[in-house]
Order: sequence, then structure tokens, then C-alpha cells
Amino acid sequence: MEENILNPKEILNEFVEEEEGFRHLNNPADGIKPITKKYLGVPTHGVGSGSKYYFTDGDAKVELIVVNEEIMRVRLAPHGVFLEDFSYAVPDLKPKNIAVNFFEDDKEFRVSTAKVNCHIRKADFFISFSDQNNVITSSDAKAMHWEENTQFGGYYVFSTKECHPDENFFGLGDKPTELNLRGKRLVNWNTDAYSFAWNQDPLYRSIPFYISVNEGIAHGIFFDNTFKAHFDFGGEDRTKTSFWADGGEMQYYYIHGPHMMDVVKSYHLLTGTHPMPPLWALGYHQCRWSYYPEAKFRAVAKGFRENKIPCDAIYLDIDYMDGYRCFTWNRRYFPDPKKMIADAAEMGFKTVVIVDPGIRVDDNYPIFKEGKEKKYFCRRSDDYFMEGHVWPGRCQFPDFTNAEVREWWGSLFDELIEYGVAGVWNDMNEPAVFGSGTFPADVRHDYDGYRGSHRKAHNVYGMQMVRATYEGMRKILKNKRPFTITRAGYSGLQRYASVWTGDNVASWEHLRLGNIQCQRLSMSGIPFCGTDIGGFSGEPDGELFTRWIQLGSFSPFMRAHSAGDTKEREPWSFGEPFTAINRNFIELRYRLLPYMYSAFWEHHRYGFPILRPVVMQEQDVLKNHFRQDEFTYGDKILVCPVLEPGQKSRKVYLPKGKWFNFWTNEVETGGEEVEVPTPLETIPIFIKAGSVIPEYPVMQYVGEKPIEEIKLNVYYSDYEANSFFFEDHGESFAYEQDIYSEKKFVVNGDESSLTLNQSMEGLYTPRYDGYHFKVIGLPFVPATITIDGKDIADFVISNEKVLEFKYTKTFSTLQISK
Ligand code: MIG
Repeated sequence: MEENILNPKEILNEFVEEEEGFRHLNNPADGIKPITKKYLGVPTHGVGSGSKYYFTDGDAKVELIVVNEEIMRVRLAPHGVFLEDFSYAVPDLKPKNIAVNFFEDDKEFRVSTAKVNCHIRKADFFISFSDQNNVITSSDAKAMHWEENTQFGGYYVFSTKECHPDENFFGLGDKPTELNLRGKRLVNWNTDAYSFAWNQDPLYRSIPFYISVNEGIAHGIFFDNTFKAHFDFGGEDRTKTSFWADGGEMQYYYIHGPHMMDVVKSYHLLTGTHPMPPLWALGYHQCRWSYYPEAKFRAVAKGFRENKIPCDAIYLDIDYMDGYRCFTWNRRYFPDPKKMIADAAEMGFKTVVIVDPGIRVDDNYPIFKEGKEKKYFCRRSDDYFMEGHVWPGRCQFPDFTNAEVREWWGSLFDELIEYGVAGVWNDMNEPAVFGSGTFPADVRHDYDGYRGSHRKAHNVYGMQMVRATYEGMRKILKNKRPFTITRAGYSGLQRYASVWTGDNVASWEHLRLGNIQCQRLSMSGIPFCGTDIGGFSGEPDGELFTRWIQLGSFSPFMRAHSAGDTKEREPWSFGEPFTAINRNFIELRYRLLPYMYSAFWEHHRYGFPILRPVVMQEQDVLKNHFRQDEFTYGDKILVCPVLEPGQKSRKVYLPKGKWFNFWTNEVETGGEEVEVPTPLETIPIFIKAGSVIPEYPVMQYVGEKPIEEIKLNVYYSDYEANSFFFEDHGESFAYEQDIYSEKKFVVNGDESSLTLNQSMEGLYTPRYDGYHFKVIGLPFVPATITIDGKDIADFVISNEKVLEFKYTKTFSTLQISK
């Protein structure tokens, strides 16, 4: 019986044989096989030394570069010829000079550092990685493979790895779905996604970097390929994780953990970190499509000061321009922009303006004329200009992948900056084109001399636009920090800009989504991120808006924005009690600015993300792989937004250790969920025991008044805990010359005493003289305070069991005892 059943493969073989036997008269080519996926064969040779190794099956070649002890890069050349090594994400790949061991036996080739081994199996060219304890962390489930692309040339390139039962996945930028990507199949192709929905894919950014956590060990894969790319995390087949692209090279970095934090830091080592933003950029920003004419802009500015709601920036959306032509002004709406901006600056507001990549085809428009003369606009394969409709009408588009074009674009900001513009918002740079969505595939790009069609340049176009904006502004502003924001981007965009999550919706679902997206962006190498607070389209009610302000107060980038057809949307637009609560939270953000700024420094200098989901604190707890509401800002403040209307209380998971309820100073023990009341006035906020949280006085804007003293909120702990406090001028690049101050606080306590040590480094001296200490949670009644051997007699114990006193900022050891 059984022998009579042909399996499908045999049927296929019979069919193929027949096909091959058929000979067409005028096409006598013999032996050309149909295009199929090809897999690496058996590796016959392996050579290499230092940081570079090569393996071949006789035709295809695999390159392995040892970047450092934790990072190795794998590349595949299907017929032995690698593309020239160039990446917009990794500007400077410099392998570290370290000891690398190359080993061969009859089973495998092996390249090892002190932390990672890469195994190339001789039987089938499967590549796997293991750690120093020989635990396999990642292994091929199929040999790397490819399929020829006859239409465009090159190959579709594929990698398929094993996916384990409890393995979970994080990262990939702005995907609007659960934080944990297990079971999902996702695409990277920058897309203008107005009013996007839960699970819609792709959105605006392409970040081909993910983190896997399996049995408590994390590793990362950074698939540095700019073509349309796909990821499948056990979606199609529960036992396999795959990533593939429509062109370019199979080229990925294996990034060893073992902690997720190590992976993120190593990813930043490759792709860079965000420069220190100007301090004002951490304040509250107010945006709308659009504030015009000038009278409206002024009224909004006045509204903030009258309502005593802090705000640092007001945005001008596309209507400030003349017919949406970049670098022009609509003089009917804004007769004297320089004066308007100066007046706003006088009141403490920075003005941020939008630019779009579409340049109106108009010979009377100098920007178009110059771009045309100098051949700066993108062209189709047959040399026609790439033309498409966007806001200004018929447009052409600068090729931002050309260094000369970037230089030119950057220089165009001189007038805006002379007018006093402090920040530039880069929109529509997926690039978005009305009707067709984006450019056709045949558009050509310079790609910094490496050339490519839009298939290759699409995902980096927006990043190169904002790079041009950032670098140009940086030149014009000399030593002042530019502020830029972009919608589209690719890995590495964090070197040039902050991001917002695009055109979201005024709904509770989008509040939830925005919270996840910001955490995901943060762990995907994009620290300076935020959502349109309130939702771009649709109408939030007062409650939703307030809940969004509360979450937004803990988004690295805090901006309210709304579409043009919606009702007024300023923090006072909903009346009481909303206005007072919104004010309170925006004030809280301003009080926490020195803490938040310090978290940016930890990011910039050390590669830490700013927002950290709880899975990053306790990756070994499987349940945490599915938590996506609570996160920490830096590592001291845990926040859990309220994501449902009318919610009176909610569960919050606290990682192990002791936590202080920010509102009541009550102590909770972590490692489990606690139920926390959530009246409209508050959201759950907890401070880790042992933290020292520096605090500014409430200001209406950064720099409103000289800081006379810093409040130091010291939270008791019975174990040693470190905190960092970073300060500098807040607006120049002097920190690159070590003009900053980095303070380290060490807190330790027992049943009858608490000590606090301070150490300092750096060349910056802040202007204020003293600290106002607020010591919270002492388990004893304090009787003596000594600072550097001196007794402090002047202290008060307020009724919430908070001990308060003052001292100069230069202390080194403080002791409180009973
Ligand atoms: O086609 O400039 O996402 O924030 O207000 C819409 C107008 C263009 C899309 C941006 C949005 C902005 C709007 N822009």
C-alpha cells in the first residue's frame, strides 16, 4: 500500500525532469534551472586572523568580523564577491584589537573571544553562537540562503534561526503592537501611516535590531540592511526565527548580552548615541497644525504664562510657509517673523518650525531653482525627475543620500536661525507622496557614492534628511546644540534627532500603544521619543488628555500636538479639574529636569536607554516578558500610566527591592504586584530605595531664573545604592571638552543611621551654592547630623517623616544618626 503513495517532492521531481527534457527551438539554452532558493553548501575552507575570517563552500563566501569581545558581524556573498563595506547606521566600524582564537576540527570551525564563540558547522554551514560557559545562545535552523532577483539584480537574502519555546523578542523600533514580539511577523519599510491602528505594519521607521531573551540570557541581532526587510519571530513556524530582505547583503551583527542592557549598550557602540539635547528641549512643547496667524501664536504663548503652565517651545506647522515652500514665510500670516520669535523668546519660548522634503516645482522659487541648477533632485531610472504631489503641489525631492546635497540643505537654515528659530521638525520624510505613498522603486540615489535605487535608499532617506538638517544647524549655530525632530528614520538616526510616533489617534487604545512604542523605541536605540500627547486625530475628552499629559511627563520628548480639524488643545482647554492636574504634572516634569537630564547623560555617555521596561530590570522573570505598562525613567523612577477611563486603582508590578510611593512616601517591597489608587490627580510613581533625586524649583521655562539651590531628595535604603547627577551649561557642546559636572551619590543605611557620600568629576561649576536635603523614609528619629565632621543643628522633621536641612554643595560625607 505505502509504496504507491508518491510524496509531493517526488511528484515535483518528475515534473521538473519533464520540463528539463523539453527543448525550445530558438532558445537552446540547456541546464538553466528555475530560480529557487539556494543554501550555503558544505564549508570546505576557513581562513583568517585577527578580526577577519572567511569561510567558503567553494562558491559562496561568508565573512566573520570580530568587532569586540561581545560583537561579531556575519556577511554572506552568494558568489564570493562582497559589496563594498558601507553603512549609514554604523559610521565607523573599527574592530578592537583583542585576542581571538581560531580553531578547526572535523566538526567545526570556531572563532572565539573571551566572551563569545562563533561556530561554523562543517556538516551544513550552520552558524551558531555560544557564551563562555558554552551555552548556545543562537543557532541557525537553516544555512543562510538567497534567491536571485532577475528583475533588479542581486538577491533576496535570508537567515533562519532556531526559536526556543520560552524565547521572547523585543526591539524593532516603533511597531504598534505588544512589547513582546514573539509570534509576530513584521516588515521594515518607512511608511506614512496616518491614524495607524493597533498591529498596523509597517510605520514610519525601520530599526532592524531585535533583542532575544531565552532562559535568562539575552543577545541581539542587528540586521544592517536598508532594503525592505522582514522579521518572523516564531510566527510562521514556532520553532524558527527568520529575517530576510529584498536586496543587499545578508549582513548581521550578533551582539552578546547576557543582559538586555549590555545588548542595548553594544548596539549604541555600533550606531552611536543621541548627543546631549539642549536642556530646554526636555521641557514641555506645544504644537498644533497649525498656530497661525501671528496673533494666534502670540495668544498661545500668553496663555501659558497666564495660566502659569510651564512651556519651553511652540511649534509652527506647515501654514507658516508661503504655499508650503520650505524656507519661506507666509507674510500675510507672519509679517515680521523675526520680531515675533524674538518676542516669544523674551517670554521664554523657543520657536520650532517644520520642514518637508518636497520642494515645489516653481522657477520663481529660489530653492527650487538652485536645486535644479545643481542637479540636487532625485531622478528616475530614465533620467526623468522624480516628481510627486505633496503639500506644496507638484514637487521634486532633494537626494539627501548625496553629501553635497546634505551640505546645501543644511546651509539653507541660516535665515531661519537668524530669525531666531531654535528647532526644526522634519516631517514627511519616509518619503511620503500623496496618492502613490512613496517614490517608485526605480528612483536613483547617490547613496554617498555607493549608488542605489530607491529600494536601497528608501529606509535611509528620512534619516539622511534630518542628518542634513542637524549637521547644517550645528554648523550655523556654532557651539549651540541644535534641536531636531524627525518622523522617519533608520538605525543610527539617534545621532541626529528626536522622534515622535507620528499620526496617532485620540483614544485610550492609542495611549496604551504610545506607552509601548516609547518603551520599544527606547530599547531599540532611539532614546529621545514621545507621542502626540492627546492624540493627533480625533477629540480627547479632559480625562484622556490629562492621563496622556501624566504619561507624557515621563516621555523623554514631551509634546502635545493635534490635527487642524480638532478643537483647541492646550493644557488649559478642558477646564478644571483638568487644567490644575495638567499644570501639576508639567510642573513635576520641570522639577525633575535635573534627574531627567542626568538620564540623558547616562544615555549619551554610556549607551543606556532612558526608558526601561521592567523586562530590562528582571529579564530572568518570565512573567516580566509580558509586562508592558510599567517602566522606569532612568533607573530610579518607576512609572505606570493609567490607561483606562474611570479607573480608580490599578495593579503595578515593582521589581525586587524597596520602593517608595512618590505621593505618600510609603514603602513597598518589590518582586510582586501592588494595588495602587489612581484618582485622576495621580498616576502610580515609585522611587527606588537609596535614590538621590535632584530637583529644580518649578520654573515656567528653562532658564527663567537662576537656580539658587538644588533640592536633593534622599530615599533611605538599608543597602548601598548609587545615583548620578549630571550638570553643564545646558546648551553648548562644551561637555565634549569635559566641561560638565558628574556627581555620584552613595547612600547606605542601617536601623540607626544613614550615610550619604558625594564625589565629583568634571570641570563645570554650577552657580548655586547649596543643597536643600529632604531625607525620606528614615526608620529612626534622627538626632544628629554631621557633614564632613561638622554638626548640623538646624534641621526640621516635617510631619510626613521627612527630614530637611541645608548645606553647601561641596560636602563629601553626610551622616544622620539617632
Ligand atoms: O500630511 O504638517 O505627522 O504631525 O501636523 C500631513 C502637517 C503632514 C503629518 C505629521 C503631522 C503634521 C502634519 N503632517
